[in-house]
Amino acid sequence: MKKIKKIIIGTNNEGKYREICDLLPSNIKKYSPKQFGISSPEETGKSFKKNAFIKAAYFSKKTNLICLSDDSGIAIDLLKGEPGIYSSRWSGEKNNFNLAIKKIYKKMKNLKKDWKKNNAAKFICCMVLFWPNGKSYAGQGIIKGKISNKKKGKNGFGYDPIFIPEGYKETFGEMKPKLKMSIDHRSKAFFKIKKYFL
Ligand code: ITT
Repeated sequence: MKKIKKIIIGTNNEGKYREICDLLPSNIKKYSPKQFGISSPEETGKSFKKNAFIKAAYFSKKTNLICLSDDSGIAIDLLKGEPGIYSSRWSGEKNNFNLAIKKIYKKMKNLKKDWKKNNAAKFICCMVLFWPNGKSYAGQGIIKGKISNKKKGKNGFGYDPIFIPEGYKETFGEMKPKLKMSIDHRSKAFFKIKKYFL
């Protein structure tokens, strides 16, 4: 199999971009949509896989490069899997995650008095590789955990300050980035596609 030597990382989310860069081998040439001045396409799919595919195909076609894209989100059991594929949209036009996190706590509290005991959640990530010739390959990763009683930690991005992974006591926001990246949904998705790089 021909190993990939250069790639566009099809995301306009800086937190994700950073983490995907760190997962990829250092000797691969990495491009961002920003460098080409391309904004993200509308995510019209109903699944992580479909939306990751939409993004990967879009950026690959625009640049004629192989694209690796990521569609991800947090799914909360008590909220029947919400916000799920709408995780980004819950933060509004300005990507305000204080707002999105407030919305989560408000919904959980409204649904159950003892929401703190019904706090199971998971992060899901689907990565899609798309080649300019139309070939594609997908891999998904999930990490189970729970919603913290309150927001904690300044590391990471998005919902990291409220997610405690199974087997740990601290939130992703409190964890050292290296540790988060060695156990999270993104690294598990990457594991399934890494044969194209390593
Ligand atoms: P692109 O579409 O350009 O990649 P986006 O932010 O819109 O950027 P998604 O549609 O995949 O990306 O939305 C994923 C959302 O889930 C996003 O708002 C993230 O903040 C959140 N999320 C995903 N992975 C996360 C992680 O590891 N830690 C914290 N939040 C995460």
